[in-house]
Amino acid sequence: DQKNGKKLRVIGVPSDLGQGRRGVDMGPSAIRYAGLSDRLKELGYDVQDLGNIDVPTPESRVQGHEKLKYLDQVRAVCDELRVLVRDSLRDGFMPIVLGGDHSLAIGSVAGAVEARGRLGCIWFDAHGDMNTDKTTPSGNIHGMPLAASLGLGHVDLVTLGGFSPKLHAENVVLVGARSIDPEERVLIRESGMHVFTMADVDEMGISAVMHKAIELASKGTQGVHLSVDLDALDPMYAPGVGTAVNGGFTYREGHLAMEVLAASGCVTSVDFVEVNPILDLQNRTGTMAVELASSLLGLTVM
Ligand code: 6HN
Ligand code: MN
Ligand code: MN
Ligand code: MN
Repeated sequence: DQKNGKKLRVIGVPSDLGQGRRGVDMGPSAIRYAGLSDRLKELGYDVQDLGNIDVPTPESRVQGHEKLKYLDQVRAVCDELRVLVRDSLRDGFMPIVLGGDHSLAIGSVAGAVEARGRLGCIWFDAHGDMNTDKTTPSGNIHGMPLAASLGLGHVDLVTLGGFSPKLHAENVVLVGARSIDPEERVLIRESGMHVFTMADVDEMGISAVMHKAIELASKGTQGVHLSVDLDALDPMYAPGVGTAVNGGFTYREGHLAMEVLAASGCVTSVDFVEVNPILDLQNRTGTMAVELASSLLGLTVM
């Protein structure tokens, strides 16, 4: 089903406030430079690029809380993104959010849920992103967005948009996990969300994993928010990420995952995050994001 017709809106979030390594703020430029808009136009879409949200540079601010670095700034950026995602959906556009560190997903999920009602969420990531200010080993908010969306963690992150939780654990599916912190693991288990680790992908195959993920995320929901952390892919295919972990998706597994999603037509909004061109090799990771986006959106216009 073509939930948003052929209109796409690109929103850049050049944020590196949510993690420790500079450079991910240039991610949106790297993805645009790799030809995102042209590729999507070739697929027959009407593409509007809203440009970038204004994000303060970390050097110009105080880090604030040890366990929640740049909390006030991250919250402000997420709130601006929430409104843009919400209004894009209300205006009939499918939002494509470019990051930037993964903390931004607190805003995109909030806005998507506001616009559409109950949503499922498929989260591609090497990590769980299920830490809170109590469990975080780093104080980096990019390790917390899934927890915040499920109503766990600091009140300033959880209450964005004035409602909580944004997501229901039974409709949340993490795919590609292979680096989970010990206390984060407890939160994941207690939450009841679904997890397909890389071991599950190896055992079941990515096609079966995706069909199951879509079924879980779609049950009783008005659509699915897809959040793609490029570190879900193996560093061989996506070396330009701040927290690379070996043993990720191959090129074809990444694409097949997008193709199965495309065929299902379930995705109503999407993030591509954690692209760091400073750590990249000739924009391989920005290019990967563009290619994944075209696989995700390619079939829906046929
Ligand atoms: N990401 N679990 C680690 C932490 O600091 O909380 C790493 C998080 C990585 C988050 O890649 O979006
Ligand atoms: Mn990650
Ligand atoms: Mn992530
Ligand atoms: Mn990361």
